[in-house]
Amino acid sequence: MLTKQHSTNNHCSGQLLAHNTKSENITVPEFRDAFVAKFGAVHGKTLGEATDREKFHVLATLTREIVSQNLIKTHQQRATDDPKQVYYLSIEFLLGRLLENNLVNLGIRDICAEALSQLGIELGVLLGVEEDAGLGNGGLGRLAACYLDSMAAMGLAGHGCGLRYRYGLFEQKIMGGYQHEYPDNWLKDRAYVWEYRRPDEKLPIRFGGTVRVQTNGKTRFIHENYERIIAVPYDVPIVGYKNEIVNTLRLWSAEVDVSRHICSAPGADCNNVIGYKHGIESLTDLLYPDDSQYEGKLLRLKQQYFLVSASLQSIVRSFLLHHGNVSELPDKIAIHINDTHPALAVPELMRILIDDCDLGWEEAWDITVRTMSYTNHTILPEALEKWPIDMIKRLLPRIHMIICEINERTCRELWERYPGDWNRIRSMAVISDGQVHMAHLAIAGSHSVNGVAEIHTEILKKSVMNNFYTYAPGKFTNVTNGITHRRWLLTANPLLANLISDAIGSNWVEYPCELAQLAPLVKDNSFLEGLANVKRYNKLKLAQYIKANYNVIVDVNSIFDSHIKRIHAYKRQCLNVMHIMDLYNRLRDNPNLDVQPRTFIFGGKAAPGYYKAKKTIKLINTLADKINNDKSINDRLKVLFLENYNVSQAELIIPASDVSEQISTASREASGTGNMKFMMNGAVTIGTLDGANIEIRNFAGADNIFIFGLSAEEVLGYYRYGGYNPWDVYHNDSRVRTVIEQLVNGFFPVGPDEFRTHYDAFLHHGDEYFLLKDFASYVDAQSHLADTYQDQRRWQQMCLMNIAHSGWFSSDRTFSQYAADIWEMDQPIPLW
Ligand code: 26V
Repeated sequence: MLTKQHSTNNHCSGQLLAHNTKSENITVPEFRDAFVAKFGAVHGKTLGEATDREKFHVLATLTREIVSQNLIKTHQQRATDDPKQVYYLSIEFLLGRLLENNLVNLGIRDICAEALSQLGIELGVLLGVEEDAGLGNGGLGRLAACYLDSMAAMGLAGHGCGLRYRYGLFEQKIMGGYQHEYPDNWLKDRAYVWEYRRPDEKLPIRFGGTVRVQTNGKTRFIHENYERIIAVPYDVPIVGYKNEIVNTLRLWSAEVDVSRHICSAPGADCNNVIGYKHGIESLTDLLYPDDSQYEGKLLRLKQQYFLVSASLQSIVRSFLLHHGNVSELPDKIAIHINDTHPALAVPELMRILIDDCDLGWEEAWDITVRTMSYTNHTILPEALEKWPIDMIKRLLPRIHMIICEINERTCRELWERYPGDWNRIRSMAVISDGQVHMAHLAIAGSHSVNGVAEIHTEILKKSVMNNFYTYAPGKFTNVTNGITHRRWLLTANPLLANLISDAIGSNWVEYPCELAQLAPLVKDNSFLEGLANVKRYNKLKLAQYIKANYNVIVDVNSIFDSHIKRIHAYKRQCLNVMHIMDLYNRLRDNPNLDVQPRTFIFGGKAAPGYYKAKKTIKLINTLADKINNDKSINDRLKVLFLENYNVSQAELIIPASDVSEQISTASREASGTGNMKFMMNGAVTIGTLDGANIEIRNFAGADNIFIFGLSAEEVLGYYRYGGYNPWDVYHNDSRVRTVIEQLVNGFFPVGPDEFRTHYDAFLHHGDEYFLLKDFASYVDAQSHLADTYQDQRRWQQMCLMNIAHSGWFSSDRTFSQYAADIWEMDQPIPLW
C-alpha cells in the first residue's frame, strides 16, 4: 500500500532520470517514488483509486521518458558519427506488446517489479493490460519486428518503415466452433503510448491525375490534377538491449490535406466534407489479411504506394539535409524491400532522383540498384503479387511511365543476351499479360535478392527464379531467418533464462552462440532436472490459462503438443487432426492401449475469405468437443483451439510446449520462424524437411528431432508430373480410410457436408498437399516421439540439445549477415 513516505517524496520522473544517465542505475526507491509522483500528475488521483489500465499507462509513460532520453542521445551520436543507415520497408510489423520488452532491454524489469510490489502492485498484471500491436499476419511481420530488435541491440542505425493501421489483423472469436472476425481496435484511446506523432515531418502523396511532358530544353514530367493525401509519421522507439541505443519504427498514417480548400480537391464533395475526410483517412485503416481476395484491390495498391512514397521522400529528405550530393546515396543508405509489397520503392526512388533531383536515367538507375535489396518470403504461386498495369496507370501515372521504361530497358538487355528467346524474355519481363510482376520489378531494381532458408533459396535458384539466377547469379544469396532471443527466451521464459545463466553465465544474452556451452551438460542430471522443472512450471501456467478461459482441465504430465501458426492448407493442420483422429480411434477400439497422454494445442487465424481454412478451424473444434467430452478415454487426450492467436499468446504457449509441430508439405514453407522459437525454448520438433527445419536438424542433430514425410525434391517431382493418386493410399491404408470417411459419415455431430470440402480435396482433387501420402510416416514419427517421451531423461537431453544449438537462429546472426553482406554497413559488426 502507498505509505506517507512514498507520496510525499517529490521526485518527478524527469529529475529521476536527470540523476541517472544509465537506466540500469535507477534504484528501487527512485523508481517507486517516480511512479507515485507521475501517477498523481497524470491522473489527478491517488493510486488507491487507480484502475490497472491507468497504472499501466503511467508505467509505460515513465518507461517512455527513459526511452526518450536515449532516443535523443542516439540521434546526437548519429549526427556526429554519420553511419550508414538501413531502412527496412515492410507492409507489416508484428510488434506484440512492448512494455516488458522495453523494461528488459533497459535493464530495469526487476527494479520495476520490486518497486511496484512495494506499492502492492503486480507487474505481471499491468503487463497484461497492454494491447498487442498486431500489425501483421504472421511470420513476415514478426520477422520484421525481430530484426528491429536486433538492429537496436547491435547498435546499428536501422529503422523500420511501415503503416500505422488503425485496425490490426482482425480479432478472432470462436462461436459454435467457427471463426468470426471482429475489428482489432488496438488504438482504443486513439493514441499509442509508445509513439511520437511528428506532424511537422508530414509529406504529400499524389494519386491519380495526369502527367504532362515538357520538352523545351530538358525533358520534364509535370504531374497535374492529382489527389493529394498527407502522410503523417508516428515514430515508435525500438529500444536496444542495455546499450542506450534507440532506433525508430516510422509508421505512416493518412490524413486529409487541410492546407488546401477541401472542396477544390479532385473527387471532393463540398456537401460531404466529413465523408471525404473519412474516405482519405481510411487509406491506413485496415491491414489486409493474407488472402487472395486483396488481389486487384485498389486500396491495397494505394497503401503500398503510400508506404513507399512517404518513406522514400522522407529518407531522401533526411539524407539531403546532411549530405550535399545524392550520388552518395548508396554509400550512406540501404533500403530493404521486405517481400514484394514495397517493390514500388524501385520506381519511386527513380521518380525522386529524376524528377526532383534532376538526374538522368542511367545515373538514377545505378543509384537505385545499389541502394535497394529484396527478400522473397514465399514460393506459393497464389502469393506472388501482380498488379494490372491499367490500374497502376490510373492510380500512379508517373510511376507507370517509369515501370514501362524499366520494363523496356530490361527486356532490351535480355534480348542482347538471349536474342530471339521470346519465351524466356516474357517470363522475366516486369510487365507481361497486362500485369506488373512485382517480384520481377524488385529483382530488376535490387543488387541483392535473397531467400529465407537454404532450401528456399535453392528452390528460388533452381525453379521459381531460375531464369533470373542464370542471368545474374551474383545477385542471389541466402540469409536464413532468425528470431530475437531477447524476446523469445530472455523475456518470455525468464525461468529458463535464469537456469541457463546459472549454469553457463549470462554472456549468451549478448552472444547467443554461447548457448552451445550447454551441450556438455547433457549428462548433468541436476541440470536436466532443472529443465524439466522449468517446463513443468510453464505448463502449469498455461494449464491455468486454459482452465480460466476454456474451462478445460489439462494434465501437466501429458505431452503438450502445439501447432500454432496461420491456418493454411500447406501448413497441414489437417494432418495433425488426422493423427489425433487415428489415435482416438485406436483408443476407442482398445481402451487398454498404452497411450502417452497428450494435450494437442492449436492456435491460428484463417484469412476471412479462405473458406477451407475456416472449415479447418471448425474441424479442430468439432474434434475437440468430441474428444474432450468422451469419458471412455479417461482424459488421456485433450484438444484445444486457443482463440485469437497473437504474439502474446505465443509467448505463453511456446515456453510451455514439449512438442513443436512443423509439418508443412516439403518445399512450401519458405522458412518458418515459430520452429526456431520452440527450439530455443526446449521443445522438440516433429517436422518435415522443409524451410529452416532442415537447418534446425543440422544444428540440433538428427537424433534430437523427429523428421518424417516426403522430401522437397519428391514433392516437386510429383508436381511436375501432375501430382499423385490419393486413392492408392486410401485403398491400401485402413487407418486413412477410416479417418477420411469419418469426415462425412456422421462420426461428427454435424451435417454430412460440413467437412465435404476437405473430403473432396483429399480424394477428388488430388490431395495437393500430400496429407494422405505423408500420413503413415507422420503417425510412425508420432509414436516414436511418444515412446521417447516415456524416457524422461532422454527427452530432457533432446530438449537441451535443441536449446544449446539454437543460438545460430538468433536474429542477431541473421541481421549481421544482412548488415555485412547485403547492406554493407560501415559500423563494426560482431562476427559469427
Ligand atoms: C500470402 C498469401 C496471399 C494470397 C493467399 C495465400 C497466401 C499465402 C501466404 C502468404 C504469405 C506470404 C509471405 C509470408 O508471410 N511468408 C512467410 O515469411 C516468413 C518469414 O520469412 C517465413 O518464415 C514463412 O515460411 C513464410 O510463409
